[in-house]
Amino acid sequence: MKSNVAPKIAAATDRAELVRMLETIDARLRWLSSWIIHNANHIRESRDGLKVGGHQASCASMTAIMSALYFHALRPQDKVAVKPHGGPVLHAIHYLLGNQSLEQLQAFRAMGGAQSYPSRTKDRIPVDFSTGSVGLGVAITAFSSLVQDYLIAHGQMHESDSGRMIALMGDAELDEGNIYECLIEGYKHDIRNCWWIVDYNRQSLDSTTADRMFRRFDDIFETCGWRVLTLKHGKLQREVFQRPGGKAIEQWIDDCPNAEYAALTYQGGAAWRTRLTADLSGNRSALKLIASFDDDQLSALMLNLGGHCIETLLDAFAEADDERPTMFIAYTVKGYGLPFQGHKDNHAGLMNPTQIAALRTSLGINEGEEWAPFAGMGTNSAAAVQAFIEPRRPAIIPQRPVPGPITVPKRFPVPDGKEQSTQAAFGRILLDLAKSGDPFADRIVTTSPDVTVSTNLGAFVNQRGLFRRQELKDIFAGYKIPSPQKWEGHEAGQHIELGIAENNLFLMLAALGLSAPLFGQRLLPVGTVYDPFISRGLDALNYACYQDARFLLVATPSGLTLGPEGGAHQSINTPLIGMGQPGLDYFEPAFADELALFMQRAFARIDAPDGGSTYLRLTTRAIEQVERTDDSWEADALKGGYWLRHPAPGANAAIAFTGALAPEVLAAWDELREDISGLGLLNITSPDLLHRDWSAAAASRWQNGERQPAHIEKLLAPLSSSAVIVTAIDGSPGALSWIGAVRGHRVSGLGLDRFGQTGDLPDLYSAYRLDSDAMIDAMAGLFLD
Ligand SMILES: Cc1ncc(C[n+]2csc(CCOP(=O)(O)OP(=O)(O)O)c2C)c(N)n1
Ligand SMILES: [Mg+2]
Repeated sequence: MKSNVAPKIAAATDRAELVRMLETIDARLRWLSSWIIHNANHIRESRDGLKVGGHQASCASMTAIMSALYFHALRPQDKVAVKPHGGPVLHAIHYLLGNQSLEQLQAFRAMGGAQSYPSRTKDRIPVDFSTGSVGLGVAITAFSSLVQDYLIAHGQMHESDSGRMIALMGDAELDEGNIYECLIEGYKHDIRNCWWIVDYNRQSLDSTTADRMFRRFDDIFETCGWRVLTLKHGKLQREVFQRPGGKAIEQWIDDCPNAEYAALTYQGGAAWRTRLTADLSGNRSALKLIASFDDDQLSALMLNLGGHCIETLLDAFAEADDERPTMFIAYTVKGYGLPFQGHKDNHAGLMNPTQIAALRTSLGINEGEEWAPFAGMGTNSAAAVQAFIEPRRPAIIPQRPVPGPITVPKRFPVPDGKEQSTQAAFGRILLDLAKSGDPFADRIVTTSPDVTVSTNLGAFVNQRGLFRRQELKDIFAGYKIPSPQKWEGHEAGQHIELGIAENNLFLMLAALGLSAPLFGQRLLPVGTVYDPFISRGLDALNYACYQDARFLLVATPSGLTLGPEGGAHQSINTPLIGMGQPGLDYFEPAFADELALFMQRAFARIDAPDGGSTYLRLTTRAIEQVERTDDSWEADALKGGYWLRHPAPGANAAIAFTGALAPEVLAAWDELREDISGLGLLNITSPDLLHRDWSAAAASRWQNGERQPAHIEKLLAPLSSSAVIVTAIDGSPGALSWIGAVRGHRVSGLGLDRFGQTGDLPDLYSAYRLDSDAMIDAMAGLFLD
């Protein structure tokens, strides 16, 4: 027996030492995160009088969680999304490791400094997932775990290298609908290796949160296959509950509404005593137990919630050490340990200089030593903490593999056909790529929110299969029921079918589009969606672009041109979305050969070091293709526009158009050219690139001292200075009408600023003034005016 005792004592000592270290780090993170924010708001000179901000209470809420996670549970292969307002804690962690500079911390929220919210692209410390828009940073971890499984299933990653995708989240994020859309999708795909750790401080931005949700989150997550671990009470509380009268205190805590608990937390020990004594007045042992603590001890007891107790956190993390998706509900106090702890208005609360000085003093840190990472600990303790954190470095600052480049074929096949729609051509091009046997096609992964078939991805899916970790039989095929669509899922499949939740599509694309930086394997993601429903996932799209996820978005059908499919589905403002979204190049081809060109460019850009994502706005309208005599149009088309009919030098008119209106535009051009000699016809393939290039050219004069003409300036150069231009697009006219400002030409902009009618194309184009008559009228109007 005796021989067993020594290892047990050693283990207990090790554990006690571990807890002590993590507690020390917890306190230090609380200090540093507070100080980073304090410095930005109270010490750094303000030049504009604007509030700088930062969230000391949100940080203090989760320093224990982050201490236990980063310095104990985290492994190099794990990836973390940190709650936006917990950003300073992450910076403080890297600062302790010597991986974040003092200058960056001092420039928190200043230009070039540590970012307000963790940013993959802007921060200098490694950030796995950007956060900021609450809810999205949480959900992307679920989609990333799916991407990890995809890579493993495709032999691009070893199972043994798989990590956990971890979200450190605020409890108010549980109100975001995208969480539940993702939960459902995650369940369907049987995701694993995902941890969501909720900083359950029961406070949001405005106030304390609704009590009615107590236990509801557990139900919801458990229903979706998650293990839920609730860390309500810390070790001290649990011990006290065992003492005579303790059960009554436990019951009292469980019954206490969120707002009451928070208000008492703010008021402190004396208030706790008054309230508990009154409420438990009939229970002598409880009263005796309460009386055994002084005010400070009583406050410490009541605040000893699971999320602030290192031991409780360690146990919970250990319990979830398998691949089952797990939600930890870690009860915390917002602003824990700070003077405004529990106050309902503390979200953006900042300590004043007196308060922060008191916190500094309580930690033994001298004035002037605020930034010293281990100040106030004493030499031996500081050395011990440093020795403790050093071996944790590889888990916190992992080496992420950098993938080699992918060779994208120089030209993509152009489908045959005198009449074609860009949507059908898209399906054909993807199919041809799938059949080509080119290894590049093995990197393509398609995804769609229940519109795979109707956006012409079907042929690709038939060729390459649905991705499922568990085999999915095509029952209809089994019964030999004829169907053009094979719907069989297996590990090698290259299409991820999503339910009808467009927001999930963009989060899926975000996760797939980060496969290279996260997992060292580049995927070429293609997502399809109906163009109007881009708006459903707009914030997630922006989120994906913000963190430089790389993908191809194909949106179809678009505009009025979807005709009888209904006014509700007409997309009007998507060209402006395409133009306004940084990180996303918007093209709207009119012809199949243009599309092939832009698809090639899009895939190449996914893998290019300074690349980005692409949005193709397509249509179901089959139109007559143009005859090409050579490929001289291509270079200009790739820059955003080319002359389909060159204007004569000094021409005094042109028509400029985008996309599916080509037949109407060509008819109008044919009719007008008899009266307007040298009339030009400009095909604007990307209003986005054209406009951005024009803005950049203007800025470059002042930034680089050099003014290179923009592509649109060169295109319009042959026109006379008094020329007029009719522009036409199946969308907001503002996407094109700006070209009048380039050289001072008068413009009549045709497009959509109303919507909602159903009809066939002749009726619709006539009603919305997009037919050739309208174009001729517009030209006449310009000449008459
Ligand atoms: C989509 C979105 N809506 C609103 C905000 C503004 N906002 C920032 S934090 C926050 C509440 C955060 O509460 P919680 O998630 O509980 O975090 P805590 O600070 O309490 O830890 C809100 C509404 C945001 N960042 N993103
Ligand atoms: Mg909260």
